[in-house]
Amino acid sequence: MDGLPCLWMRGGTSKGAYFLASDLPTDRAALDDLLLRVMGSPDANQIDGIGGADPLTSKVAILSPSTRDDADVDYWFLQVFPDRPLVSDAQGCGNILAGVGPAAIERGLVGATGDETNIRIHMVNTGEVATATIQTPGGRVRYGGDASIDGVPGRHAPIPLMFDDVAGSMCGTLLPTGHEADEIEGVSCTLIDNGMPCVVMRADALGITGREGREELEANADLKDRVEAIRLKAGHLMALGDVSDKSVPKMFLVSRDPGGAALMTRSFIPHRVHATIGVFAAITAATAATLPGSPAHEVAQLPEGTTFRIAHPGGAADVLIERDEAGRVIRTGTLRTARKLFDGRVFPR
Ligand code: NQM
Repeated sequence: MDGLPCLWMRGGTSKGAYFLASDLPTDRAALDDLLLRVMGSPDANQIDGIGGADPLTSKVAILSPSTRDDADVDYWFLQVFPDRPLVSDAQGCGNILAGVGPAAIERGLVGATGDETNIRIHMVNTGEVATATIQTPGGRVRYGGDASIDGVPGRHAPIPLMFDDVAGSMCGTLLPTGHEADEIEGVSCTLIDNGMPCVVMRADALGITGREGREELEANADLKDRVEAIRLKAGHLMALGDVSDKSVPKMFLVSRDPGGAALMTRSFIPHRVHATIGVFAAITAATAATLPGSPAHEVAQLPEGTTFRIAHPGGAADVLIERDEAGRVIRTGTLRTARKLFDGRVFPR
């Protein structure tokens, strides 16, 4: 039989194709070519592939037995650009991460250990390890449950994700310029990486309220040009080099939330606007809010405890931010859900 074994899953507020590394070519050029054909790229509609014509539904997770003693499974994330012949591993993805534990159990890479199974996931893109807790009554993944996350209708089994230290995941250090704020193109920006390289700016510094919808922001050509000009300069300052072909840094426009959340956000990822928010991106934006010199701090409403509510176009996401006595963020986490949508074979064109 031809075709490739493929699990199509929702992870958090994203969807993607989950593969075993052993089913794919090891040569990078051959792999990229295959994944473009699987997803139907380059074509904004991805009409001849399984991609969903949106960066949030054109994602790939490649799983393999872990190469590390402190992890159970290796997870390599690839972003397939819908409209360009480009596959990038220059970012991780915390939403697709939510489906990795269930997929690893489904594919027999990891065994269930009881009603709940803790799975340590080596995130190959950044070299860091996450712990996911999966509901596994009777030794099988349970997807149904009572947890809900904004941006996903209905209720599902909770998947808590915890991270011990993800600072400097791709930039080497939390603040790659050493400053809590830098001025780029006349805009005060925090260049920060607490799991995801991000540029955090006040929405009003770019002439918007920060509460506009996805379509309105994507139709604002002047705004998009300014955001991209800042991003290209920030990439060099963040030790990411020329980012014109990379999906990082993510660009955050933040404002005060009238509903009382810690932060209101709109994020360019980096050219489309996120319908909700990335997991590591939310953690990184929340971390920026804790820095007194950051523009995010000026509009933030910091909670008493460790739960930071980060508002986004589809509602809000709660992230856990634990700090030491010096105020340094030492442990983070969030709650996601995931669902197996389809298990079969995909036939690339
Ligand atoms: O920041 C989208 C997503 C993401 C990334 C993106 C993510 C994260 O929501 O951890 O999950 O920013 O491209 O899937």
